[in-house]
Amino acid sequence: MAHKAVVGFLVGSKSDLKFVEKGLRLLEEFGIPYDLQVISAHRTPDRAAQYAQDAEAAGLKVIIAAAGAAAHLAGAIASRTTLPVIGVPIPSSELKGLDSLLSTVQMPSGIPVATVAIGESGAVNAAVLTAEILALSDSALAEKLRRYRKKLARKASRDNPASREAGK
Ligand code: RP5
Repeated sequence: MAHKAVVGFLVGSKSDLKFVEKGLRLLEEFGIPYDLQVISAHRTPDRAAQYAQDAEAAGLKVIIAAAGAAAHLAGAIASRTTLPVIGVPIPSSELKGLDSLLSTVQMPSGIPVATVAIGESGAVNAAVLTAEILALSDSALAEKLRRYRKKLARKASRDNPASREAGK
């Protein structure tokens, strides 16, 4: 586990990395250290269990788990830790992520996975949600989140054709 990481960022396969790049970049922008691991609920179930069991003692505060197809990674991790687990459904299979969404979101009562959107937007939102959780006890991070929101609003305004015509 990387030194001082507060977020465990797990992907079920190396092939998922292209979907989570923007989320990783955003964590970096927020200055949130993360530990990136390829861990599969199906191919490396023992490693997945061990990672989840050790996570809290290792200093992690949030775990993001991104997986495709029968995407049990986030749920398998959540079953072995009380840290907040955010699930990102990856659109890697023929079903384009609907399979991953359903298998990530439909957790039985008592073991939650905070499931975000399918694919790249989901990975970005997982990073933002992580920052929001950590910002509860980190005012500098809360300020970074406010600036991030303002940046989004400025971009949306710039992209508005009506404001361009008016020379705003
Ligand atoms: C899942 O199976 C992974 O998360 C990935 O989205 C999908 C396919 O994995 P590969 O066959 O590309 O390694 O476990």
